Amino acid sequence: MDVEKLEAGLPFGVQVRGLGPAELEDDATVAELRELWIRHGVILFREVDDAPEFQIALSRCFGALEPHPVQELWVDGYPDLISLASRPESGNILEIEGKTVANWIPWHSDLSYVQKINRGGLLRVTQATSWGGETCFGDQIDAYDRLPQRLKARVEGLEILYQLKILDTTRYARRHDVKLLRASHTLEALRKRVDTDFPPVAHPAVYVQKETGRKVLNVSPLFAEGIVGMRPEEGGALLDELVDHIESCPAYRHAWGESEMILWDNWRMLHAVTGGPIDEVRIMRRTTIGGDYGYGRTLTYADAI
Ligand SMILES: O=C(O)CCC(=O)C(=O)O
Ligand SMILES: [Fe+2]
Repeated sequence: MDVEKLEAGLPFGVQVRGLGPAELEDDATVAELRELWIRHGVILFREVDDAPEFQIALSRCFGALEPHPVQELWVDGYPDLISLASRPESGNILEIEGKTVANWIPWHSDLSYVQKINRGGLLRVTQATSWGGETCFGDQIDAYDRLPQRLKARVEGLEILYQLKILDTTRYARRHDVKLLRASHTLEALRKRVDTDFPPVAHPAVYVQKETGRKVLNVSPLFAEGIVGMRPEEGGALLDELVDHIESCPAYRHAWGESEMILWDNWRMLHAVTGGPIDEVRIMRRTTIGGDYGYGRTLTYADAI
């Protein structure tokens, strides 16, 4: 196994080559991979076997897999995989600051809108587009370290309120001039359930990574609607400052090639997807590595901001 930095100058991420099914049987290799994942936040695996079986076996090295709560994404025959597909006839079409694109997803960590946030994900492409559709990663340990002292003091002990919403009705979309021109079939199916099946939740704005003692700025911009216990204007203004800060931090952009998979620590890293062509198909497949960091709590719809 050959390990290198993901990109010169970035405070996170490694890339690994030379990993096949046989290496996954070796306990020392698996222990080293887990250590790299926690220490560096993201692992880009290059030159790997493209089979779904390998994606699932590699994912299992990092923990038990769990079914994704959004059933609309499940892959037939592979309960451990979800499919994130965008097609000309059925994907999201968005207007972002005046430009029409498909695929775009803003900075988020997965499942911040439920109480139990999954530990990680392992993602690969099965069909890429001719431009755009890059998956980006940002580090919330680095983001915490870069916070001005004034904001570090302000966020300590606060909780962020999250709620699953259809993209264009989120606080994030309203603030960033995002219009949903057409919602995907998946989003349309989800629209019927957002007011009954996904009450708001609270997560601490800062928590400590257990394995290393480093502080994580636990703010996921996409579904963050406010600060628990603060008036909407005050909480919203603080959230905006935090999101602006996050968006100014160093990030990695990955243009997808063949035989690659990316693993991230979802309790630490944010990810995002850049917009792409509306007339091309893009398909990604991901596993959900389970777990519970233990700091989330479920609120009621009456607590919504
Ligand atoms: O489509 C992508 O590149 C990533 C999508 C995403 O947010 C995820 O897999 O959790
Ligand atoms: Fe995601």
